[in-house]
Amino acid sequence: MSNRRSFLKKTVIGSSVIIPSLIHSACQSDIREIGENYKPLILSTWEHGMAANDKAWDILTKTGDIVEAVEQGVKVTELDLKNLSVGLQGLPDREGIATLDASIMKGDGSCGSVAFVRQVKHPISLARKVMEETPHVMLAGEGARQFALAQGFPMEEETLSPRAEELFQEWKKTSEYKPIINIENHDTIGMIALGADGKLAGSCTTSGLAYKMHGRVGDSPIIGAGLFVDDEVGAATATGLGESIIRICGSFLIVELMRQGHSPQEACEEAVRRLISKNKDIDNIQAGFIAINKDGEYGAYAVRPGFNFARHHFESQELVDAKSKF
Ligand code: SD4
Repeated sequence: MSNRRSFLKKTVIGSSVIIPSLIHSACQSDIREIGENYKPLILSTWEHGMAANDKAWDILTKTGDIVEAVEQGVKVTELDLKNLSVGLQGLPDREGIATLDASIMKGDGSCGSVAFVRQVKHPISLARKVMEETPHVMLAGEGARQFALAQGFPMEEETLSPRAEELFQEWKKTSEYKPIINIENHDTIGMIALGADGKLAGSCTTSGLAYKMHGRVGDSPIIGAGLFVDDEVGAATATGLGESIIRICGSFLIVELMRQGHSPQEACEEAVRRLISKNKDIDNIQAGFIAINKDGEYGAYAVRPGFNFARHHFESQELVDAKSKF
């Protein structure tokens, strides 16, 4: 009992943000000793993951509905006007059109995704509809848009956000494609969550690389590349140059490495090593991974510095800098 008290004290003092109601419920039933792993646990890529995690955490802890949590969580980012890599306000392709990719997956193998979809404000919700309402896993392009219409999704005007329009006009002066590491091209949100019941789910949504070729699809909607979840093992998601991640089936690779006994951190590091070995022009590539195993251990690793992720558990909500290879 005294151990538990001292842990609670450390929790209160050591946390960046405290949620009183959660501490209260922790007092009643759910205290973990120092060193024990965390359930529930939510990780999301980049700083915008903080707000997304807040939403997901609220849903997960109130309802226990992990799929709803990972969907609603990343919807916050899809609406964030400051984010130029997620949602319709994101930077467009070379033709000046915003096209979106998204995926969602449960630990029982259910999954859905949409790729190269236009005019849909919440591609993550469309991906969920693919998972729940169709016999398919992935819908792309006009077919995905038609499915959205049939499901009653409103169609948005195809006008760029003022900031995206400004940057696009600037880019058109040279029309040179040079990815800028950690800046405009790398802000996808990938979220992975572990519920108190040990079930896992994940979501990933992006407008993809800025000024990509029309029709280009990245890793985010590809199950196994941008996202993979297995209740028997854990979950992983990716951000960064999608082509480099697809080449190594990054998220699937991490889950399989964890299945073989590696910790989430070791698995993320091995995936980055593999990515570096399979991609030329590594000087111009950034990619990062986050992973959780079913015991509530987690890890993160990137090719180069600058990648961070948001971590929520019952004791605190933090933005954490990931380690990197270079
Ligand atoms: C893509 N992986 O389409 C995405 C981009 C990204 O953070 O992650 N940005 O390649």
